[in-house]
Amino acid sequence: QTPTRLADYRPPYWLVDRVRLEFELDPTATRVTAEIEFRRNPERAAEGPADLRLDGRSLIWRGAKIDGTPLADDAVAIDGEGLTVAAAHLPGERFTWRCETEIDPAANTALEGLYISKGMYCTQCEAEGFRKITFYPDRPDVMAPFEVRIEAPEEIPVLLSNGNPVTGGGTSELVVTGGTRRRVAVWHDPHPKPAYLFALVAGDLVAHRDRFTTASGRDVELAIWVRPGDEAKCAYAMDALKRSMRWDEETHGREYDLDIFQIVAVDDFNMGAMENKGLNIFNAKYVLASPETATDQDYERIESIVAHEYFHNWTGNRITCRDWFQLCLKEGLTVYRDQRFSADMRSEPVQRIADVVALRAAQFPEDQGPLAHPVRPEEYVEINNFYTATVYEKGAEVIGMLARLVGPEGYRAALDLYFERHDGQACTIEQFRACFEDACGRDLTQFARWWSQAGTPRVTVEEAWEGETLVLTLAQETPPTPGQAEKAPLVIPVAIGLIGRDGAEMLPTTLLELTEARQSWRIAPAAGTAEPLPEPAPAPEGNAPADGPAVLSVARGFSAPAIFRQRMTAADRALLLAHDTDPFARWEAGHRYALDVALAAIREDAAIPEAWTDALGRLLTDAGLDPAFRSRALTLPGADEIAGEIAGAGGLADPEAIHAARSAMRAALGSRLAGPLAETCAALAGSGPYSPDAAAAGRRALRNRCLDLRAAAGSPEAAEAAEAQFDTANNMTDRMAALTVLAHHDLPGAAPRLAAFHARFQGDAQVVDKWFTVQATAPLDGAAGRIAALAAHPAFDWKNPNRFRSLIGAFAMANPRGFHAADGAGYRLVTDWLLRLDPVNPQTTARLAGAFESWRRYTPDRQRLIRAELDRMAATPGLSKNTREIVERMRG
Ligand code: HT7
Ligand code: ZN
Repeated sequence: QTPTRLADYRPPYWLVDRVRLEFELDPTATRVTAEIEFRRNPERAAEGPADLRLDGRSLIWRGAKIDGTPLADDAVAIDGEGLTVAAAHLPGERFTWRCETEIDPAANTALEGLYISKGMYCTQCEAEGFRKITFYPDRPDVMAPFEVRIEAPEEIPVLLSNGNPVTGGGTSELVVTGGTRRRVAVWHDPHPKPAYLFALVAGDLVAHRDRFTTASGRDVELAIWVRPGDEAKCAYAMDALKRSMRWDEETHGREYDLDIFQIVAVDDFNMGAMENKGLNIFNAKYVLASPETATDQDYERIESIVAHEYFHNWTGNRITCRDWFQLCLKEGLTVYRDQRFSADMRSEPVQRIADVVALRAAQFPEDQGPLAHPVRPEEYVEINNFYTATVYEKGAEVIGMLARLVGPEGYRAALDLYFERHDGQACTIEQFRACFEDACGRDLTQFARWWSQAGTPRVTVEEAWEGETLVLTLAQETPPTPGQAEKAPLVIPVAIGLIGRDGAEMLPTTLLELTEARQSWRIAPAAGTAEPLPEPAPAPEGNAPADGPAVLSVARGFSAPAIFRQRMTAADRALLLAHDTDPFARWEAGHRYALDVALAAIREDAAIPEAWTDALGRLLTDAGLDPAFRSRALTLPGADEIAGEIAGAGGLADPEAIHAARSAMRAALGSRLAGPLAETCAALAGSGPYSPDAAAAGRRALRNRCLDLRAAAGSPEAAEAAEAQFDTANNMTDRMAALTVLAHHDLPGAAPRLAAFHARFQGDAQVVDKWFTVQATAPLDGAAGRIAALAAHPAFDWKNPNRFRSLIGAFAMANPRGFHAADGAGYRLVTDWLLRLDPVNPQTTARLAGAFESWRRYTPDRQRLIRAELDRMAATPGLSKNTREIVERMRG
């Protein structure tokens, strides 16, 4: 497996001024004609004559012309990866290439290039799918305006591509040629774009339509295209789109730039959605919603993904990436923007907590395991394997740190400069960084290590009180990662505050910049100062913090994607949980407290302390607190996070012991807080019509959290309440929560309700996915056997990525007890299914193979079993390049 390296980047020899594509759609033999105007890149003109090298895969060659002259067969060399026309056969500095190819969309199960999903033609070109449509310089630094003509049989009325409609009025027109009735549409996208943003959709679709007037008064047509019958489920996505468009104008000064913006919902899709210029293509799961079929979480995801794809119009499309190593340039920035949007639409603190929980669940294990890589990787074998939590979520944290360091005005000035300086260009992280340096007058040389250095930094917090003054020392260290043994100090913004022992704030949020391996500050709360010391203080003896007049609240707002190690007594954690003025730090205090309780239960078989359940009881009954926040605070750390804590301290994790500790903690909360939990459930009981707004969703989240804790304590009333809630719910959130309680606690009410649920919703793909997932994630004995039985169900269409993920993916990623079963049955089942999916859909297989990434955290018996499965995959002949790269990196 030969890697592609950032260090080898060279600009293209040939640029493209214009592209004209013609499609004659046919399920097994689609004819593609590409007319491309090439021009020699002046940057490389001095190097003399250059061959024309075009990427192309799985294409049937039907001939080409250059400037109207047919190309002789011996003038073109076609190989498995593309074609080469020797410089001697090229007419000069400019020419028009016209090439005909044939493709087979029906046979395309990998869902890259042009494929068919439930009778609908659609494309996925990021990262390198366009080369499966026609021969082309398929690299993001080749940008061109596109015109696209689509011709199809009469029964395919909707023919869409990027840009504005030229003919066909936004659908198609009927033409009769030689007695044959055909549909035709022509689209023109005036904005130069790389091929990965190309899109084509064709099918029998219906539109949910609306309009938007931009800040400068331009009228934009909006359309969400779905299969007939789904049109009533588009209202929320449309509303989210309009709010996103307004938000980008108001917060970033970015207006939409075409006459029409379209979204299409597709059933078979490898990822969440794709930001193709003017024609976003979405996994149907992230578009379609109704109160009967979608949960609050689904609504929230739809809102954020619609926003994310829309925001790409500026951060990704108008300014794109020079090469795929710069992926975080568009993804990290766009995730940061969608997180800010969600915070503005909903609760800022709850959004921040959710983002950090997600980062710790997905990115921290990646950064601490065999798949660790920098936010901007330096080499890859298969670029599709680098659409990772590190590039996306850590990439967003890097932007967030920059914003914190330069302040809101600095951030806005830097982005304004970026848009002004680089509109229409394919850029690098260095160019983005220069905009911050130029707009804010700050040297970011050291900060830039966040993009190049992999691994999660550990920041150790040392506190020494001298009367009313705190000497605070922060020390940073990043453990080695594959290929990077040595790590240099990072610029780590650390937001701190002090809470007095009476619960009053003694120091408001103050931002420290940790730039050395070890650094100290003298903090005088009375004066409100934090003065850097010239030399770091020696490590204090003993466990001093409990002696001070105040408790240090550190990494407020999660000011950097690091692990902060702060020794603190349980009483001090409880104090911050009760009084911290920073909502994130308040939640974090409770989270750390719960982790300490879990670790003591696992390591020392310690009982669950009353002080912990009391502290959460006080929080539960604090009616002044946002219910969504209370629900988050009552959620225990996940099994994987606890495993990470154990491994981070040099131990090995036993999945059964972790499961037992978590169960004991939930049972303790459920029994000791039985009264307040039942009262909270009753007080929040739903009434009136469903609304997906954040406040209503927060109330449902808290009530359902309480119901689960009551059931964990084995309360018969909770079982009855769950049955009644399932039977009478007027929305999917409450129905699904009740079903999960029944199924995960193995209650007798589960089986009839699972059957009723399936019978009622079997026609709805998104709900059937939920039916599989609720069973796949049940932490019950013999889980692998249950999954095997479910895989034999007629509804288990395993070639559909959503369905595969709903059962096999959910089991591997969200049923730690079943996946890590001591007999290895979970590992074997997942491996069997990955090997079956790999030849059909390598991209989805490789992504799910990452379920094994943290295997070295576990006890030797589990490690042996996983190693055997990794070896089995590696030894499989014909394993895809995608899966092989992931498996080999995991094997180490
Ligand atoms: N930019 C997109 C990433 C992507 C993708 C989407 C769908 C299918 C395959 C894909 N490969 C890469 C999605 C995004 O980040 O917005
Ligand atoms: Zn994106």
